[in-house]
Amino acid sequence: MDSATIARQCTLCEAHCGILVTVAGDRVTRIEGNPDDVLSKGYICPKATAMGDLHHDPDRLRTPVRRVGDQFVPIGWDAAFAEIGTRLRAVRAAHGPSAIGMYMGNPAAHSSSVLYGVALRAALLTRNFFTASSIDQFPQEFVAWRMFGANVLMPVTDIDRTQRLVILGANPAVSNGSITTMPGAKNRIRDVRRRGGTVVVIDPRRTETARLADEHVAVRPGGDVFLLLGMLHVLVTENLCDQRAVATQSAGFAELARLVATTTPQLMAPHAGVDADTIVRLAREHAAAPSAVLYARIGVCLQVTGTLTHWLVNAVNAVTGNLDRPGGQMFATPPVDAARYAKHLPMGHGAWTDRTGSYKSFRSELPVAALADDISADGPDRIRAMITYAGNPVLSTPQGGRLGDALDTLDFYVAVDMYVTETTRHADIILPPVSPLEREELNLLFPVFSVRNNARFDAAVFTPPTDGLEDWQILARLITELVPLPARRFTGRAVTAVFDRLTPLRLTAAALATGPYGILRRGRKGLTVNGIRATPGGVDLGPLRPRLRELIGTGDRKVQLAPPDFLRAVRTVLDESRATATFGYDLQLIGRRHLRSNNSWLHNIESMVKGRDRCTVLMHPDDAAARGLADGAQATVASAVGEIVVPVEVSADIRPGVVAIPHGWGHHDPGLGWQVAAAHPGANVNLLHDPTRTDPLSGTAAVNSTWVRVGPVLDPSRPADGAATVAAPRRTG
Ligand SMILES: Nc1nc2c(c(=O)[nH]1)N[C@H]1C(S)=C(S)[C@@H](COP(=O)(O)OP(=O)(O)OC[C@H]3O[C@@H](n4cnc5c(=O)[nH]c(N)nc54)[C@H](O)[C@@H]3O)O[C@H]1N2
Ligand SMILES: Nc1nc2c(c(=O)[nH]1)N[C@H]1C(S)=C(S)[C@@H](COP(=O)(O)OP(=O)(O)OC[C@H]3O[C@@H](n4cnc5c(=O)[nH]c(N)nc54)[C@H](O)[C@@H]3O)O[C@H]1N2
Ligand code: SF4
Ligand SMILES: [Mo]
Repeated sequence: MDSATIARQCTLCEAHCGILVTVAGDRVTRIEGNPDDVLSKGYICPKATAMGDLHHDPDRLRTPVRRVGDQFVPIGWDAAFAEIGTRLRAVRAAHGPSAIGMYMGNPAAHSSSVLYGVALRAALLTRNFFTASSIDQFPQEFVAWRMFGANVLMPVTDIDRTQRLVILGANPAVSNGSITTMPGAKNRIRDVRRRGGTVVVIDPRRTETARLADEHVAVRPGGDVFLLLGMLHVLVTENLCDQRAVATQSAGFAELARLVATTTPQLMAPHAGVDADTIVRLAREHAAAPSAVLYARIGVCLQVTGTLTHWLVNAVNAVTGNLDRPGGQMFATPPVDAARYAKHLPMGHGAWTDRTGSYKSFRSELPVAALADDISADGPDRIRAMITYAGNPVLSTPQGGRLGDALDTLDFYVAVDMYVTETTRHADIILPPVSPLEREELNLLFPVFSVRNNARFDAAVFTPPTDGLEDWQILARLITELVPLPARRFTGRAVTAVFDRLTPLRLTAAALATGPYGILRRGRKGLTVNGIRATPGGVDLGPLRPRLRELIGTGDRKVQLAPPDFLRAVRTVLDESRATATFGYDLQLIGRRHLRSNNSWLHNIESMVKGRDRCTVLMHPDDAAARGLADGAQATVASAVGEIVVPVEVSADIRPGVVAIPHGWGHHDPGLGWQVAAAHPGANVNLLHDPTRTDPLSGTAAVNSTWVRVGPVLDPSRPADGAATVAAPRRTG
């Protein structure tokens, strides 16, 4: 049998590690790290092999399917698009454009088809657009917009050159970095120490990353905002700020200084759960290091203080002179310079709200916290049809257990996904794209957040099946179906003809030509798609370079250290911090990611789920003993809004008073296409999180620090997810 090895990337997470895929005939026989990859240098994690397993997974849909009663039956592409067009146009004609809602999930960002997701969103003209960003990096985008003038200007941590790396609420040793693309993060962290630098991890759990660090600070969940206010107090009152950097780069220092004048480490310590001496020392050491950077991510994003914490993170970096300089926070110079243009895009903050008026639009979308209610609450303006693309919000977002049922009440629901999941099982039609190994492309998004400038090509390993469509082709067909009726036949065909020529790769080629390394600027030496394709490990475009002045989009072209609404909001947090009533719930619940898991959708791969149960509640030995719970015992975890049953995992690595449960589990819905996952169901932690608990500034779901209580299972006959996920009667038709 013919054997060949193809270089591309693993597209499962943001690290996009370079892989070498060896195939024999139509089988993947080996996946290994590509030592020539300019960013990952041979590193891969255990998930990389899942790229092959996903391709061969018998449960992966290979043709569109349509619901008939309780079953999904294959249907041809043309028939599927015709029915979708008729049904969606009918909903829109009767109830207006916002009656069609759309949810776009995380894997969308991992292929260039995402451009077509955005185009479909635009064609829908709906106000009811949601993405996983509002249970992810929204606070960081919100802060980037307010401090730097564009949501895309989320600074990258220059990990490869820093002398002091302080990580809050991120676990890159497992996640390999996010909004700072750093494949092989473990090696990069070790390198900081090898060159004489220091690594500190601030996290309620002594994580895999904390084990690599010089120091671990076990902050209280949600305590970071107080810790940072205490650090800023020290920086300001001890004159440790870099006044030259502040004067040239920033505005609002005086207001910030006034705010932190009273936030002494002594006052902040109990709220942070960190002693005052440590807060003082963290501030002094940050200022004293030749370069230093605070890097923060999901642990502090998914908090009611998500926006405020990221603001203060950037503020500490800026006032110590570590913004826009090597070893600090920097901005990449990617082949397509999104940040240069992003400052001209309106963010539409508050241009509309959800139906209850609780959530403001941001970046032309609504927080996903509003989704279930926007479908199910009565009224003329409710969502009546849905499109989901590469997302599993039933598991991945807190919806009070109501989203599955809500999807069943829709007039019509079409999903673009290759699996029958907890979400897509409610669809009328599911449209599966070809497997990732069957597509070729050049990812333009992650170089915007990479620790080194680079351009890398994803070669197709297999030729796509003749009747297979990529996501972008599916999305383009959906767009053509939505063209208004009278002109539809002609326009539809014309639009299709246009799209057939506008492949993502062609769009990429054009964008590349006009970018910083493109032929329009560099002539024959410029980067082209073909040039990058011919370099299997990718093209290294050098270290990050200072470019704040060129990119900043604020009115006065200064970094805004003290946006007035942030000042107001932080004062409210300070006022409310004295209230401690928890109504009988005595433990704070945080999240946890595992190296062999990726959000909700790798649990159908045997090698990713074998071995010990991963969906456990991690708790401190003292907390377990106090509740009579032994390691491995089943426990009930209850919050004010839900209850689940999971095994206990006892570990001294977690701060007393805190428990951690991973998300993405709970695969016991009937009718799932996931045979392997159904044998390792776990429980859905998002049933414990109150959907209305959000960051008031960005609307992001605040799932880290929910109050819960944990105890023995009193009624072993109850399903692990409580009553909430028991199947609702399904519509037919
Ligand atoms: N409690 C809690 N909840 C969380 C988090 C947390 O830390 N704690 N983290 C949040 C974060 S950071 C994120 S990003 C979200 C993720 O939330 P989602 O994006 O909603 O969920 P995923 O689990 O990533 O589901 C991805 C879906 O896309 C499908 N898919 C995979 N690849 C492709 C493809 O190429 N094309 C198409 N069309 N479909 C594809 C999969 O089959 C799967 O159904 O979860 C969030 N939820
Ligand atoms: N293996 C694996 N890798 C992944 C993913 C995955 O599911 N599995 N998901 C990918 C995605 S979509 C994303 S967005 C990234 C996320 O990347 P990371 O943000 O690095 O991922 P997490 O492991 O959720 O890290 C959050 C950390 O915050 C801590 N934490 C919780 N609450 C608090 C708090 O109040 N304060 C502080 N200081 N810390 C707190 C948690 O203990 C945890 O260690 O990972 C990506 N990579
Ligand atoms: S870290 Fe693992 S899952 Fe993420 S891109 Fe690299 S190999 Fe793939
Ligand atoms: Mo994410």
